[in-house]
Amino acid sequence: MARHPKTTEASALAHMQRAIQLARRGAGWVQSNPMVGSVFVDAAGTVLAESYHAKFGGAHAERRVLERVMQHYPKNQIRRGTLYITLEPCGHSGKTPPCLDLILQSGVQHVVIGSVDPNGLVNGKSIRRLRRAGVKVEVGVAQVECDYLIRAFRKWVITKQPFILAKVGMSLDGKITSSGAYHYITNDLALRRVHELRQELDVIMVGVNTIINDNPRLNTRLPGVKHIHHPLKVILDSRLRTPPHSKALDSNTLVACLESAPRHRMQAIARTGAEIFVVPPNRLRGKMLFEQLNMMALLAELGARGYTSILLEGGSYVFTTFINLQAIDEFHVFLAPYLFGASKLPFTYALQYDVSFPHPTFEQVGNNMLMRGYAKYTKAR
Ligand code: AOF
Ligand code: ZN
Repeated sequence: MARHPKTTEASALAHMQRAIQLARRGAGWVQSNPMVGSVFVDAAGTVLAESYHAKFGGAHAERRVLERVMQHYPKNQIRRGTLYITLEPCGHSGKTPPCLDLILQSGVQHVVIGSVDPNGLVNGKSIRRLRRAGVKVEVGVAQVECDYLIRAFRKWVITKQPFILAKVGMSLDGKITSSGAYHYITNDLALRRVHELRQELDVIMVGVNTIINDNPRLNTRLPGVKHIHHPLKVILDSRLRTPPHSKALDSNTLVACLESAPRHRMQAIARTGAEIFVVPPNRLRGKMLFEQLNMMALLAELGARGYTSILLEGGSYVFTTFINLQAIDEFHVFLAPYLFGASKLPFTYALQYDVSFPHPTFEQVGNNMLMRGYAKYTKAR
């Protein structure tokens, strides 16, 4: 079995990183499926084909790669090559036939995988079947990056709840509104990053105060990007205070309110094409808390509709509510070099949980600093 030379770790990592880069091209277009990238390399280290999962319901990354390779290259060259995939291949028939069968048919004897597929239909089964068929399988190359690529898919496919990423731009003293002298607290590079998140995530969610104060469009603006994806806009608005002429209202908007919201406002908002979605009220210790939406019911509904990820853009009340529900999975905090003082809105109000970030990353973005990290919640004392 010395047919394929031992993969050097460095080149395996480089090919997997290329596959990750390719996978990211599917951002915004593959949900509720995962982003997946794949590269085929021959025994001499030449890349014969590379591709990615480009559209929900479309061909899987590894299928696109293998079909190309099988069409253009002789069987013995394929046998001695290596297939890199960011995600374990599927072995079930879904919207597309099982990729596992095609891998076996191709005769390739070496497969390198980034993440095990968290989908219960796959979840290690394909790896075992490949090995039983005599294929050498390596798992976990660039695993941290490959897992990060599918973090929303992982949460959704296991829990049917969307993954929640909170994005905040704040001053050094933790304020998310300025004196008015600066329309944006964060810089243009940070804004570009925010629009990249909008391109990738399924839903953008804000509270009604943000709509009233800023009248944002909440769409994706990425000059130079050909296929723009606009997330579903969700406005949290228990009493329907959203002005019907708000820029964010159109047929790609859902306004979540209570049953008790005024009928005439429901009608006025519905005329913009937006969906009015009635959410049950929160019940706490047997008491009805009016004016408060049962967020977990809303999240369950969005998950059931196939939305895997939510970009939570605030403001303070929304961040506080979701932290107290321990519902935010990841934070992206942009820190801008300003002090705005006590009279401005803070990132959060009183919290029932301390939030910590066990493995944060820090990155300088022009004159801003970006901290990214998964949240860990500890009951506050
Ligand atoms: C993808 N793209 O490149 C890979 C996936 O319904 P199907 O046939 O599209 O199958 C979807 C499942 O296939 C998905 O949940 C995941 O577990 C697995 N792998 N999916 O959409 C891909 N490799
Ligand atoms: Zn597949």
